[in-house]
Amino acid sequence: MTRYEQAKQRYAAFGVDVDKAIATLKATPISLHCWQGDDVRGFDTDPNKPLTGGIQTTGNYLGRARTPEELMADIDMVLKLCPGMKKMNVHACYAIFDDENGGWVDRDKLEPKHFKKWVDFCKERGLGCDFNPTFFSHPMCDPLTLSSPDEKTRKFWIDHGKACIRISQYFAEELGQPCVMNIWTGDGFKDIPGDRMGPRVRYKESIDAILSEPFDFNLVKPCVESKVFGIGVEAYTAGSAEFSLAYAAANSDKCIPLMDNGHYHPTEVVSDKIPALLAFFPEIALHVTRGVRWDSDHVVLFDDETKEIAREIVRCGGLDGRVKIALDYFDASINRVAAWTTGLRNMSKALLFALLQPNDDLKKMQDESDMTSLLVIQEELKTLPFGDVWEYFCESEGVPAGAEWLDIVKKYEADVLAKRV
Ligand code: RNT
Ligand code: ZN
Repeated sequence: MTRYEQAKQRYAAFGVDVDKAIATLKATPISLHCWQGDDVRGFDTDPNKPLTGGIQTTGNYLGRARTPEELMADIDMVLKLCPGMKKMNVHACYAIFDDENGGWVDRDKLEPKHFKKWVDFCKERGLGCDFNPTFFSHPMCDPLTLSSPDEKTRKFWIDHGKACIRISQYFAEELGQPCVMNIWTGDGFKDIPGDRMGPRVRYKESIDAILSEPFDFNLVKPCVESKVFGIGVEAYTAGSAEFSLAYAAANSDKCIPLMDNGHYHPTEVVSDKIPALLAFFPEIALHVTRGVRWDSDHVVLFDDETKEIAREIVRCGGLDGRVKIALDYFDASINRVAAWTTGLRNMSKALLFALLQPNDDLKKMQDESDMTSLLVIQEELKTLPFGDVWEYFCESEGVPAGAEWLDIVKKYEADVLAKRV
């Protein structure tokens, strides 16, 4: 008997159908953020400018992608090393300008044609694509964007948002999959504001204006992402949790909430917020990341909270399309392809782990107030031969099962990344 067959028997003893879990996982898309490959720089402005909007990439590891071709080659490497169904996630600052499409335009003038190469990339690989307006790292941040008191600034960014709605619709139509379009700004203040409401009211009106652009809500899923703080915006953010959630609730015919688990106070957990939101919203979106003290964007690990997030997604029926899963982190201090791959593999692992729980039985124990069994069984499940199932899943997907993928990345680093100087 193979190790996989043995593992199947061990799980079957708990009433878990491993083959079914794997089949479900294979049909679950995870959206891969293009911005891990070049430290969130993009192609539309000076790549050496500082990042703004309260986000930062620290580190200067060799091999940052400098062109669309390099970025796409690196993404291909990640795709080759990760099992399961993927989707791309592209930021507007990754527009690709060339002679054929008329060259550079500013963000308020972006058109679908500036993303044709991304559409081609996704089509060739059978991927869907999500999209994000880029409201940071640009001279028109004053430093505020959608919440700025300056009408000219606000108009520029509203026009950018509207352009992004049209581009999202283009992605969805071309690729035959809905496009999640995430609105996040780093608007906020380093120190105590004199007016907390003004920026929020303007932010609200600006999002209203963006979403007045016509789109098909079955194809384009605009979301609003909240954040509690940012680097340089420690005291106040316009898009706080209450603001974003209330916005999504009040506009549920055209907007869904997005939770990034690096964007809450350290003792708050997004795993617990998932069922709370799903009690009200038909669909929600997630940025899976790892917060470490004041930074919200470390590489995703196979840690307790990632597993708990996955368990709630699975238990709440989120894999039927109700929960849109995306990754969001950026680390420039280690090999970027390895960072990307680690996080994507870990998200898949967490979902597999969650799918291998006897969720109906656990629910029954709770409903029958048998908390003793609930505790004991959950603890026993932790040491079942999960690794054997994971390795089988990787092999069945034709990707490396274990740490040997690191050798492939090291070779890629020596052959390709180290030559980018
Ligand atoms: C920042 C937000 C946001 C960004 C991306 C690049 O804290 O999480 O989602 O990471 O838009
Ligand atoms: Zn995020």
